[in-house]
Amino acid sequence: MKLITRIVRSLGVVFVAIALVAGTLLLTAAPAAAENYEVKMGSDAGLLIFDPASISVKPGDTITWVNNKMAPHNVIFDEKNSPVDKATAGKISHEKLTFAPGESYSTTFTDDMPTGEYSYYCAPHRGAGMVGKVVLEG
Ligand SMILES: [Cu+2]
Repeated sequence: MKLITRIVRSLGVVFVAIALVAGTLLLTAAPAAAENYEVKMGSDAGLLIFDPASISVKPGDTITWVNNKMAPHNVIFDEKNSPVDKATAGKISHEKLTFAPGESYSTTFTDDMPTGEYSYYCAPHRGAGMVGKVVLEG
């Protein structure tokens, strides 16, 4: 009887060990979580730029543009320099001007969107060179 109890107990330990190893493997095999990237509108030093000006993302990732300095700013995707038509460029753009520091808006790049370089600009400061780029990788 004691022997059986001992066997059952050690089997229990083995099952727990197997469950732990399997659980760890499952977690490791899970696809990478979607990332959220932040782009400052207006640099900390007060320059009329997007910081960083170029950013690479994967499908599912989100970019959040945060008003920083030298407002107002907005984010207009330029269909002439992007792999999408005007309608889609409009959908991922944020025309509304941000005035207050910390105001933000986000775009998620989905897996039904074509890969490539998406160019955008800030309408009030395009002439000053406030342009940015999103590289959507496959
Ligand atoms: Cu601007």
